[in-house]
Amino acid sequence: MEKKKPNAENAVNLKQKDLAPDTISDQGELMTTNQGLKINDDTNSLKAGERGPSLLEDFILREKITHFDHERIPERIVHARGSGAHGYFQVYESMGKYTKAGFLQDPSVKTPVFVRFSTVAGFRGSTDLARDVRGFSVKFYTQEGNYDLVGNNMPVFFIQDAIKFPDLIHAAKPEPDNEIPQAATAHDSFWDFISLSPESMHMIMWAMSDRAIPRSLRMMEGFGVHTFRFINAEGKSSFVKFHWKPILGMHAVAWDEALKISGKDPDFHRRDLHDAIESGAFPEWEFGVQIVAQEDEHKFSFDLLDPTKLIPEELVPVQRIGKMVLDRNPDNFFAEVEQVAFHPGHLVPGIDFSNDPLLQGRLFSYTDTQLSRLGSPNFHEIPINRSVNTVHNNQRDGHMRQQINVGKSSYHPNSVAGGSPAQATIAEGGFSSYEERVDAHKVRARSKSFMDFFSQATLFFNSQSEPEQNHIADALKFELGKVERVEIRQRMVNLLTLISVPLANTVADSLGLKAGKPQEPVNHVLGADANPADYKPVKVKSEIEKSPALSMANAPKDSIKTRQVAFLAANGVESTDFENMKKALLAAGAVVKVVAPKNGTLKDSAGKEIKIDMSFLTGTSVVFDAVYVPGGGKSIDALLAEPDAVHFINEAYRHCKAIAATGKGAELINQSYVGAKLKNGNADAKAGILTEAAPDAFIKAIAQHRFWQREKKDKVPA
Ligand code: HDE
Repeated sequence: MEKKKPNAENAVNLKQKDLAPDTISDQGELMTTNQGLKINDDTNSLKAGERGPSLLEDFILREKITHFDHERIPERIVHARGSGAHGYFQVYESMGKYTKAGFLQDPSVKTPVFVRFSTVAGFRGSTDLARDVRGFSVKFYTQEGNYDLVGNNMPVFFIQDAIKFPDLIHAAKPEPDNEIPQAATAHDSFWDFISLSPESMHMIMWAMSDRAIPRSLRMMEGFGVHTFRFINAEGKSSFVKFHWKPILGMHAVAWDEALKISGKDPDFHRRDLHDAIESGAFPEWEFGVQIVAQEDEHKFSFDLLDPTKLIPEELVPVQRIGKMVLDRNPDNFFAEVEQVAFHPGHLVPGIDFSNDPLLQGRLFSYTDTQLSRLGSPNFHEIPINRSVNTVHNNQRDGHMRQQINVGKSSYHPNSVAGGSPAQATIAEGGFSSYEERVDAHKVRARSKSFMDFFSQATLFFNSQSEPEQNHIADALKFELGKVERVEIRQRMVNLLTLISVPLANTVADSLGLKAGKPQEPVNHVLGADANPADYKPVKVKSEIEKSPALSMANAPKDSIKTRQVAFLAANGVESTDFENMKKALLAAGAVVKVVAPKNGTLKDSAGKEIKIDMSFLTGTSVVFDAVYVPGGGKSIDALLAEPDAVHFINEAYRHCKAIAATGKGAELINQSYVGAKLKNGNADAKAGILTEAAPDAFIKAIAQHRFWQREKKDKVPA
C-alpha cells in the first residue's frame, strides 16, 4: 500500500478504509457454503429415507457443525470481559519538544484508534458491575505503525514485579477447587495473598474505592500506570506518565446499586457505551501527560519505576495534550473486540519503556498470550490488528497466513531482491531503543527504593471526601466479611492500621476483631535466602498530605449529557409538566425514558399518546440517574396503587439520586419513605429532592450526580 500523507480527512478514515474489504453484509444475498456453493436446503440434513439415519456424505451438515464446534477461542486469562469502540485521536499542538512520535506532532491529523475497556477478574460472560479494576486499552493506528497504550482506570498496581502476576491472578480468580466466586475478589484466596503482600496496599485503597464501580466506562479516568519515556528528535529522553481524563467527569454508582444492576442488567456498561455512540453522544477523553525531566529521576520521595506509586498531580501537573473521541461501534463483536490484540510493546519512535519491573515482564507476556488465544503468530494480520501502513519483513508462513509475499528472498541480507526490504535509518523512521547506560550486577532482588508500601495508600485515603472514605470502609467490610479464615481478616486489619487507624478500627469492629496499634507487616517480597533486614518496609514522608486530584468528589459536575432520567407516569399524566420537563432535559443532553405500570402506550391529560419505554417489571431505579414524577391526578392514583412505583422512589433515595416532582406528583414522593424525610429530616436528608421542580433546578441537581450526604443517615426500606 502506498503511504498516504496524513491530513484530517484521510487519516480518520484510514483504518475504516483498511477494514472495509474485510467487512461483509449478507443483506439480499443467497446462502452459500464456505466454498461458495449455493445452498438449497439449510433446514434438513441428508438422510437415508425421511426417517432414516443421516449420511456421512452430507458435507453441508458437516461443514456447518464443524465450524460451529470451533467457534470459541480461549478467553483472555485476565480482562476477559470487555467492550470496544472505534474512534480517533487528535493532538492539540505539537509535542515535538518532548517526543518525535508522529501522531503527537500535527493537530490536523486524526489518528484512528480502537479502544477496549474491560474488567479483570470475571469470565467473558460476567457482570459489568463487578468491583474490579477496569482495563483501558487504546490502539493507535499511526502512520508509523500501531502504538498500544494498554492501561487501567487506576494509576497504580497491586504488585511491583511481573514474576508475582500469576500468583496475584490465581489468588483473585475463582478458587480452583469449586470455581467460586465469579467476578469477585471477596474470597479467602485473594485476601490471603493481599494480606501477605503489603506492596498491594496503595492499589487496595483504589480497588476498594468507588473507582472500582464506575457509573459508565465513559465516566472514568485511564492511566498508563508505568513510567514511560518520551524521546525527541535530538534523542533527548524525558519520563512520562499517561492519563485519560473523561470529558463527562468521573462518576460511580453505589455498591448496593452495583449489586442490583448485576442482576437487572449485567451488560449495563456495554449497553451504555453502545447506546451513547449509536445516539451520537460520542464519548471523549483528553489525553494527559505528566513529564519529568531525565535529571529529576530521583527527585521524589518514591521511585518512578515503582508501579505501586503515582506522581501526585499537585507535584507534576497533568498537561492535556489532545483528545480522543469514540464515534463508531464495532460491526462484529468477535471479529473486532474479541480478536483485538494489545501489547504494551507495540511502540512507535519517540516512545520507549522505563525499567519498571512490572512493565518489563508485560513486554514478554502479551505476544505470548495471543499465540494461545488467537492461535498463530499471524495474529497481526487479523483486520482489527493490522497496521494501516503495510508490513514488510522476512517473517513467513505459519497458521492462517493471509499475506502473499512474492519473490525468492525471505532473508536479510540478500542480493536477489536488491536488499529489500531494507532497514530504515533513524531519519527514515527506523526505531532505535533509548541508549540507557546500565552498569550493574545481575541480581534477583527488589530495589530498596520500592519498600515504602503505605505512604501513598495513606495519601489516597486522606485525600478522599468523607462519603468516599465511608465507601472504602464499607467495601473492606463487605470483602473481608466474605473471607472465612479469621487469621486472614486479622492480617488485613493489621495492615490497615498502617494506612489509617480509624479505618482499621471501623473495619475491625464490623468483623468482630480488634485493630490495635500499627504493626509490622508480614512481608513476603523477599526470597528464601534474603536478609529480612534488607526488605524492611519503610514509611517515607510524602511531599504532600492531601492530593485533591485523587478525589472524585472534586471532579467537574457540570453536565447531564447522556444521563438517564426516568419519568414515572400512567394514563392521565399532566401534559404540560411532562412536555416541559422532557424538552428541558433533552435540550441539556439527557435521555428520558417513560416507566409505567405496563408496557405499550399511555394517554396524557391532553389525550396525546405517549410511548412507554419500560414497565416497572423491567424499568428499575438502579439503571437510572434521576427520577421525575409529573402531576396528573389519575396518573398519580395509578402509581400509588403500584408498589414498584413507591419502591422506585425509595430506592432512588437510598442511592442518593435527584428526585423531582411537579403538581400532584409530589404525592407519590410524600407517600414513599422520602415523605417522612421531607417533613422531619435535616437539610442533608432533603438534599436533591425537588417537589415543585423547575426544570433548571432539576438539571442542576442531576449534574451533582449523587447527594451522598443523604447516605447513612437513613435506613431506607429499599
Ligand atoms: Fe495485563 N495482561 N498484565 N496489565 N492487561 C493482559 O493480555 C500481564 C498489567 C491490561 O483489552 C493479557 O491480551 C502481566 C498492568 C489490560 O485485550 C496478558 C502483567 C496493566 C489488558 C496480560 C500485567 C495491565 C491486559 C491477557 C504483570 C495496566 C486487556 C490477554 C506484569 C497498566 C487488554 C491479553 C485487552 C491483558 C499480562 C499487568 C492492563 C496475559 C504478565 C500493570 C487493559 O498478556
